[in-house]
Amino acid sequence: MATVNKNLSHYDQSTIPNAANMRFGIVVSEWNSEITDNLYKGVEKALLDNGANADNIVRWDVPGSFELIYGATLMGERLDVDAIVVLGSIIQGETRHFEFISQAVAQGIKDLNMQIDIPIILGVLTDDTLQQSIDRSGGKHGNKGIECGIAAIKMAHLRNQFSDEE
Ligand code: DLZ
Repeated sequence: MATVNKNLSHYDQSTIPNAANMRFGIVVSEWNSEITDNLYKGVEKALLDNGANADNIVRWDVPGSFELIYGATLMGERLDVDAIVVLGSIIQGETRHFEFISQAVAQGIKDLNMQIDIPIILGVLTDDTLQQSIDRSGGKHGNKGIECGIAAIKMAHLRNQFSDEE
């Protein structure tokens, strides 16, 4: 479903596991920070609204979306977290950077999900215009950060169901 037909902030809270005992890491790109800061607020709100403790949410900033891959890798190695969310905003410019960075980040985060035992949630907006990014970071289409926060709780819950058995 296209995001124009779906509000990114809407979810059924009765279906979300309680996040009280979960730890989260969030890696945030500084490029287009007016967008990524709002994405961060969305993730944080989703986590706190579902029981997470503010002390169990760690934020790291990196220069651009390309650096989200290294940031998430290092975070997975150094921090004891149940899920990681990476947040970026890549906006179409006049060069082919858009395609290179978007594809590299998606591939890099996909690869990382297969390499480490911590779910990594991809919260990178790839838009043609700044207005589209505004619309999806707390504007008329909701906040992709909330969608990612909920995905992080669900994936942490899934992971913890199996780690409890060890
Ligand atoms: C270089 C660049 C460009 C042109 N556009 C964006 C963008 O729209 N969003 C983003 O997050 N980062 C951009 N960057 C920076 C790269 O992600 C990266 O930080 C640099 O290429 C240095 O590795």
